[in-house]
Order: sequence, then structure tokens, then C-alpha cells
Amino acid sequence: MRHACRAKPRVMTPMNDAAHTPLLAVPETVYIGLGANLDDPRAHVERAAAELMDLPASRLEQVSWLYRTAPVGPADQPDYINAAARLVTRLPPRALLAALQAIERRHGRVRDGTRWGPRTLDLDMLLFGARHAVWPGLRLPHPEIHRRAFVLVPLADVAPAVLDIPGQGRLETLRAAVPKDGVAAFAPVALPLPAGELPAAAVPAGAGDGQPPRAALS
Ligand code: A4P
Ligand code: MG
Repeated sequence: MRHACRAKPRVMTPMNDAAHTPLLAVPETVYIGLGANLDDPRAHVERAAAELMDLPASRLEQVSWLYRTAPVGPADQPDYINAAARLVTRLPPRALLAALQAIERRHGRVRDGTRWGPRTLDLDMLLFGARHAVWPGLRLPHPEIHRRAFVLVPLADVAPAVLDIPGQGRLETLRAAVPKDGVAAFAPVALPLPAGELPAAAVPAGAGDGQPPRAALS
């Protein structure tokens, strides 16, 4: 008698998807923007930074300071905690986006359709190498970077001043031009790891003791 041998259905989590995506032949440097303004936003951002360390085929290189920032968009929402991270990865852009969205979901991110509304965690792919591209659901660089101090200030902690933002210009020029009221260095990022394994957190210009709030950034 023959036994029908049914293969067990495979559970494909986003992380499995990412793990089964053909990897890039050459690693790329990627910058991620982290933001949160609900349910202990600092903890969400710090935990998310730690979770970036677990992305497959990737290495988290540096995390910026945490910044407290006034909301851009609807004003009737709490201040945000924002940060930026530099990652080197062999995941292709859309696999990385899927992995970032899986982290957002684990943090209880709810998309209710409100544009720029409050959220427990937002992970934006700011830059992926020098790519300037539009795919369904993914634009590179992130389209709003050049207008936003809450992105440019932390990004400058983890990226070279001469970094070219494709289609926009140099990071240092964009950062100098954008109004920075409402953006204040808040604290160095603390990652829940044994001492010695922390990725270097950059010290932003004009900051030093981690005590909020501080003078407006130049
Ligand atoms: N998407 C396209 N390109 C990208 C990319 N490069 N990185 C798509 C990430 N996602 C990208 O995003 C909407 C869609 O954008 C996704 O389906 C994705 O496929 P979302 O995260 O669902 O919604 P969102 O974040 O509300 O939209 P959006 O337009 O990305 O908003 P932003 O630009 O992220 O702005 N004020 C302060 N102070 N700090 C903040 O962090 N954040 C926002 C959100 C508004 N105001 C803020 C802050
Ligand atoms: Mg977003």
C-alpha cells in the first residue's frame, strides 16, 4: 500500500523570505531612519535598533544619538524620538524593506491610513547605496529626506558629511539648509547588549552629556 506523503506546509515568515532571497553579490551601505511617538517611544526605538542587529546577511555599523523632535504633519500628536542607523547588507532593497516592516509589525505598528499620524515605530529606508529608483512600494532615496531635520540631523551622526543624497545633493548642505527648531539631542542610544558590543553611538555636534533638552542645533 502506498502512503501519500504530504509535505508539511512551510511557514514563510518575512524573515524566511528575506533569508531565501538571492543576496547581492556586493554588500551595500544602507541608512535607516527610526521614529516613534507612542507607548514609550524611546524603548521602541532602542529595541528596534537592537533588532537591526539580527537582520540576516547584514551588519549594523552605527546608531545615532536619540533626538526628541516636534511632529511634522498633524500637530495634535506627541513628540517623536528619532534616530538613524548605518547598516551594511547583502539583502536586496525589497527584501530589506519586508524585514523592516516585519520589525514594525512586531512593535504593534498599526496603519490606519492617517498620513504622518502617530506610530509605535516607523523604519524608513533612507538610502540604499547610491540607488535612485522607484519600485511599487519603495522609493529610493526616501522622498522626504531633504526636507526634514528629524532625518538629516541623526543621519549626519552616522554618515559622512560629503554623502551624496541622489537627486538632492550633499548631506552637509541639506542639513545646513533645513530649519532645526524642534529637534534636540535627547540621549545616547542604549542597546540591550553586554558592554563592549555596543555599536558606536556618535556624539552629535553640540551634545555631550545626554541631558535633554539642549540648545538648538546649528
Ligand atoms: N515606502 C516607499 N518608499 C519607502 C522607503 N524608502 N522606506 C512605502 C520605507 N517605506 C517606503 O509608509 C507608507 C509606504 O511607503 C509603505 O507602504 C512603504 O511601502 P508607512 O510607513 O506605511 O506610512 P508613513 O510612514 O505614514 O508614510 P510615509 O510617507 O513614509 O511617512 P514618513 O515620511 O515616514 O513620515 N515627525 C517627526 N518629528 N518624526 C517622525 O519620525 N514621521 C512621519 C512619517 C511624520 N512626521 C514625523 C515623523
Ligand atoms: Mg514611513
